[in-house]
Amino acid sequence: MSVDHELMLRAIELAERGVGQVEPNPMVGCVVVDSGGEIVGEGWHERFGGPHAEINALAAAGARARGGTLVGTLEPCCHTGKTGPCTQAIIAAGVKRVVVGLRDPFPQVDGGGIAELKAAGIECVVGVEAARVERTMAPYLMLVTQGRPWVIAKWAMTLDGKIATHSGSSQWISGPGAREIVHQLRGRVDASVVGARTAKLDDPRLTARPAGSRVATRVVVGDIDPQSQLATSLDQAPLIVATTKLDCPERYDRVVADGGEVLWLPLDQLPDRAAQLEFLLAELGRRRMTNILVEGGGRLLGSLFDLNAIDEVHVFVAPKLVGGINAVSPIAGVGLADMAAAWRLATANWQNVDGDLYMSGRVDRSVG
Ligand code: AOF
Ligand code: ZN
Repeated sequence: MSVDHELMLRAIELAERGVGQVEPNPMVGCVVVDSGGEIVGEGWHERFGGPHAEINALAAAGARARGGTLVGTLEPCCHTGKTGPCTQAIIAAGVKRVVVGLRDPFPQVDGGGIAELKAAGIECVVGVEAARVERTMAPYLMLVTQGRPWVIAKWAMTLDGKIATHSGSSQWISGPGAREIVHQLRGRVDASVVGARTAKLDDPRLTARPAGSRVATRVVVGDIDPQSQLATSLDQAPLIVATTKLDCPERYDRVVADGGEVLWLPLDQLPDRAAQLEFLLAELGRRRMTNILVEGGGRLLGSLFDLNAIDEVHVFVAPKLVGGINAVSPIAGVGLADMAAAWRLATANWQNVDGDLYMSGRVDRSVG
């Protein structure tokens, strides 16, 4: 492996320290080496609104950056956002060579950073370890290029593939270790989403306990009971009720007075559930939500599946059997006709968590 590749892997490692802290910005890492190849500075984007990775790495390197190489996971920015342009700092530091993982599709950058560095006589190499960098930035890339958040689906099921019994009983399928992992996920995403049926049957709070690095907004797709735990815990986290039902909106007066939001999905312009969910995802994207965790039920996940809008899954399989043709599965919807077209996990991680099988990974929709 070349030195550039090794340094890029280190930059990726640094980038990942920003998880949950930097969104809706990308996680970015950076390493500066001097002309002799010695690492003289490391940095990463630590929190939203804070200095970019390059600025931190250059600050650590000081005068030793002169004549050296800067290796960064993302194309350095050339715009003035919350901080000044990284390109100018790189040029001012006297860096001779820049190695970039991925070009930044952000409209104000989009190749402009690399062009500016080249114009200043700096040698640029783009695309080193691009696939791995892309993985660390997938949620950011989804938001910037598709305008919707990265959708993480989570469910716990029995060995016979049920997320509840035929009567709707679902507590608890998995053990305490699994629930701990779910709370960690809730603590780093921008929204935790459930369908109306799940909200009714499970009466969840959807808060992260203990709290994580960000407070996820709870989103219910469909109507909720104003007496439910979700509607009566607005002091703990924001709530959006995304509903098409315009009848008796006053039943939400109390929820709205407590700070909850009712998001009316315009039913007359949106013919079906797929269109409603697309509208909702686009709206969450407009609010710069980068990651959302969808916790069921089967209908909501089924609709998202049919929309090609499940990007990552976290699944717990408990060694239990409940049977029942009317007991729901994690993903309903129409589904696929051809087994050869089944979605696979690109990288499946397997773990034993308190006797439950925990499998997680990103969905690769391009392979059968
Ligand atoms: C970099 N290095 O470490 C990051 C970059 O609002 P701002 O100023 O933080 O700018 C956000 C945009 O800057 C973001 O959308 C992306 O294009 C870029 N992020 N760029 O050179 C970094 N985090
Ligand atoms: Zn920057």
